[in-house]
Amino acid sequence: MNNNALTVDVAIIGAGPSGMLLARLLKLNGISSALVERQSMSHVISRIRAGVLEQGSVDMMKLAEIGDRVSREGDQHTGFSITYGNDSLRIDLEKLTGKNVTVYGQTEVTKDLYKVIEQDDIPLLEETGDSTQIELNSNHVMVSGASNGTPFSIEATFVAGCDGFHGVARKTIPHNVRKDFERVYPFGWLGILSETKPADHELIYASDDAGFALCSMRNERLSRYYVQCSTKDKVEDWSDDRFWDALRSRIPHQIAKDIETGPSIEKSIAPLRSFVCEPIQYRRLFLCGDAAHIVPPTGAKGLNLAFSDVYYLSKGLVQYFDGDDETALQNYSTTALARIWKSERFSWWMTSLLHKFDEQDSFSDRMRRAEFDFLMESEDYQRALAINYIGLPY
Ligand code: RFL
Ligand code: PHB
Repeated sequence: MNNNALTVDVAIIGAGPSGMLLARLLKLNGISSALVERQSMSHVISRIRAGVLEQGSVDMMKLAEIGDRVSREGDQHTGFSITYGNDSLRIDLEKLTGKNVTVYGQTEVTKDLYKVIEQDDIPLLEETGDSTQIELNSNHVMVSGASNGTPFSIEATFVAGCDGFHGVARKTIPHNVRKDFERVYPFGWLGILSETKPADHELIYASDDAGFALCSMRNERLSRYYVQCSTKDKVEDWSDDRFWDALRSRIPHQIAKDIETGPSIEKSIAPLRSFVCEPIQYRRLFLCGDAAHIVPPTGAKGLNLAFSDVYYLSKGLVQYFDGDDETALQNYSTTALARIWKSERFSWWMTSLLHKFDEQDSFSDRMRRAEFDFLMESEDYQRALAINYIGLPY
């Protein structure tokens, strides 16, 4: 057989977390797939992104039989803090919901997935650049392109678009069928990784009249910090000293005075955006993860939402290939979108609560402060936040 002309059940565009998780779950259910990835896998694995996993995402990793390392090395967090100036409120996730979250980097999730994709011998066509083309036919799909310069083609029953926000899959849905909903925020996040002791043993989401900052971590000697920055800023505008000064000025003095600083080992800027495409299914194409929607990272929902999409889609595909029952697959878009919109709402709300939107708008500053004060006083409001943060059921 010519290795460059494959026939599989499902062609998967994008070998990020959602693409690889889908491929693995399908494999465990006897459904064949092939992955197509724009970049090299070493690039995919080294990307530093999400840090917080909902229990549902950890359960999905267990379902994919890659749960050992996250159970062993993932750090269970029973709460986090929200601060405004020097005032601090601990959101006690465990007390409010009986559940917690796991701090485990997306880099580690991707490594765990890639290991089993290699073991499973799932065909992976990497370094395809912008060559991927998708052809949707009435009874099959064709995906073609060039991997490392060598042409390939994949014939499949379905195609899963797991190729992120800038991918090709969503663009296959014609404009007259697709409706995009979008909000672009007037700021970004500048993130750094530093080999320093984390500011605290739990995450701190800090708001201040000057803007937002987040203290997170990967382990006890690796910290991840973010500060709100202008969309016009470039990484070169932010020396390490400027970064640490901004961070210290936005977090409570008690934490700032003892914070360990050091050289950044990674520094990047991410714009903030809310985005949903409807529907997320068209003919034999199904979108998953960032290809279908984007949330601002404030609620720690992006990767988790990608995993819940994969849950719904893998269930639909397993039902289809097991017994030719198409119901769950036909309902995929409606079922997944119901949860997506609730996560969009929460991420938008957390972003509005914690960021400075407009230098001139002192009314908004007071609104944020009033939200924070109300949150301090109302356990019901805290519970609403906690229920969303630990992840809505699916
Ligand atoms: P990805 O990870 O973007 O992977 C898509 C893959 O598709 C490839 N691709 C193509 N392949 C073939 N042909 C093409 N034409 C292609 N075009 C693109 C890409 O190279 C890539 O490998 O999407 P996926 O799998 O849906 O995963 C989504 C998550 O990566 C994302 O939602 C999270 O990182 C968001 N996120 C967070 N999510 C959380 O749940 N918790 C967090 O704490 C959290 N923090 C974050 C975040 C995202 C951040 N940034 C950088 C926006 C923090 C930040 C700063
Ligand atoms: C992270 O550790 O990278 C992180 C944590 C929580 C967020 C976003 C990012 O809300």
